[in-house]
Amino acid sequence: MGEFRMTTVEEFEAATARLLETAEKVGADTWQLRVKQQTPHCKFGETGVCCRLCSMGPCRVTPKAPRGICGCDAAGIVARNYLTFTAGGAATHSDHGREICHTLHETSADGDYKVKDPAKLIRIAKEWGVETEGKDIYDLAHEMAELALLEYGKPFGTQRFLKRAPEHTQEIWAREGIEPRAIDREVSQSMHMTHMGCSSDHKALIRHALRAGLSDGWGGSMMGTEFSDVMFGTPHEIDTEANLGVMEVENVNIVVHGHDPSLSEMICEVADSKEMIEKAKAVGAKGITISGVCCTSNEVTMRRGIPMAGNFLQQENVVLTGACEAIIVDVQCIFPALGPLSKCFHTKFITTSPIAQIPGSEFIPFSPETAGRDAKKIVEMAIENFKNRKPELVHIPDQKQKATVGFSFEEIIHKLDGVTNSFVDKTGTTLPLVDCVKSGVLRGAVAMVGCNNPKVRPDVAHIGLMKKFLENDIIVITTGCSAQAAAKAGLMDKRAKDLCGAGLKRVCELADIPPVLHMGSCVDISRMMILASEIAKDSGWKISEIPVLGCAPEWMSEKAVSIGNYVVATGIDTYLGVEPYATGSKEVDELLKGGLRDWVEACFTVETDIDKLGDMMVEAIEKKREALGI
Ligand code: XCC
Ligand code: SF4
Repeated sequence: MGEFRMTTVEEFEAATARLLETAEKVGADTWQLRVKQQTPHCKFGETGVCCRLCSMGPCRVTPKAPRGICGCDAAGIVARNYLTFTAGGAATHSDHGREICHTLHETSADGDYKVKDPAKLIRIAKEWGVETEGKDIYDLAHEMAELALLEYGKPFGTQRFLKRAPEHTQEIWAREGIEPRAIDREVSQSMHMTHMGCSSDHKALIRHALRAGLSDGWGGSMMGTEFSDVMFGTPHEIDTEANLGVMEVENVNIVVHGHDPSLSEMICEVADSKEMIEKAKAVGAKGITISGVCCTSNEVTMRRGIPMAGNFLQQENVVLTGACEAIIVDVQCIFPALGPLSKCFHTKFITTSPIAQIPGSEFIPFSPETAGRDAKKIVEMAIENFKNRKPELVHIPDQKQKATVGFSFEEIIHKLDGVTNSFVDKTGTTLPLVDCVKSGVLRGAVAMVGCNNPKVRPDVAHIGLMKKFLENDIIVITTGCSAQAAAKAGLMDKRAKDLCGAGLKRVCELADIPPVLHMGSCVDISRMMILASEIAKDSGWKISEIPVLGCAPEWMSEKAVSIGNYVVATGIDTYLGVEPYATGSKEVDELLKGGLRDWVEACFTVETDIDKLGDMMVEAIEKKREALGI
């Protein structure tokens, strides 16, 4: 192994600057330019006091005009906006989960989709009280898929997975009236509550935002994660690489982007076939390289070790390399800018989902029933396109890092089993981890999640905060674009243990793990909820007492707000680096940043000074330790 060196954000930026030269040469528009055109942002929007929920408006609250035409005050308007924002995120994650359930329903022994982890399917079936004895695994898969789909619209009862939470947490949810019922109901009710002339009591609106968030994290997202594992395999430790340098100049480069693994899994499967590799060779390429952007990348990297080309704000960069034959997208976080941008290059921009139809793309509908055929057609298009490259525009930045990924909840337990050495049998539990925290070898953990956002210098917050935590013996678990920032920097290389304090370094050596653990895509934050729940059960602590914090320093999407709501509602204090459009009402702002603690034992902290944010978090972890007397 060569010597380990992190890649700095300055180096990322130099690589981007070089690609922006190409953009200028071909007259392409990029987000860096559009940010300038959009700044400064509208203050009414930014503080959440603009309401356009009926056509008497839009109304904007100012000191001189403290109420909208209907009489709604700032607190009501801000809270309604916050709830619709949350509902958007909950709907999005959960609909992704629904698609996965439909795919599960399509599995068959000889079809495109199979059950790769039957043990996990049987485990969940038993958890749900479904008879498994003597049942064909595919019959069971179809039965479970139907039950799962009913979680979206069942008339009575609450989400099945809530039972996974510690009793204390379940009691809080019941006491506060935020146990999520059918997922679609919580989303629909959000839209109902925010309709003109319904709720304007900010507390009622924020309370429902927690409930809608919980229907995502403990409902739709959790089903998305669990049933993806059933079909595509539960992630285990695997080596890969990250950053634009994973694209290979002599190969056909296919980039998958979006979120739903049903598409990307099939693309990977097909591109790996002898037939396709032969075809690639026939057009003069050496082979096919698949790499990913955003969460679909996280999905295929966790299960197949497919390299990560980059995160959210790098999606234009993959096209700007001039070496991308096709960027194939499914849903969410896809810049409409890819339409015009791809036209400046030979790149084929292929949309596949009726949910995400984008001008300037070629729409090739992809469905679970015809997945194999659809994927083949798409891969062939990419191969055919290799010969259309414009060599004078090709430049792939020579930047990549090694990463060890695949830390599902199951894999973390497996790793912990490896370090159990006490008399009491602790296998299959989180107790070795709890012991490390109790003894102080580990001070605590931070769950780093979320996007990039041009309001924060991209990746600086993710990487800077992670480094701070590692130095302070705080282990980092991560998902989404935050995970990709870590991987690009080199923090998922096992040798990054040298950046840690002595305690965490020792833990990394003993467990043979990198100090930053990739837990998957954003729906996989449900894995983090399970981990926190199991730690609480094993340790006897309440979730809110565990020295663990959530953090989304560069978040941007509605999904992120939905996540924030369920993480907080699960009892985990959450730190943000971007304001969630709520400062326009003192009442709402104070509720989110403090009052929620009376309801769910946790709340939000927002600090745009990232250094300060990190210090506050290290301090908060030490405070939690003190309170536990450890
Ligand atoms: Fe999207 Fe999930 Fe955010 Fe990345 S982290 S920008 S939501 S891809 Ni989810
Ligand atoms: Fe204005 Fe009320 Fe209509 Fe909103 S709902 S636009 S505040 S009148």
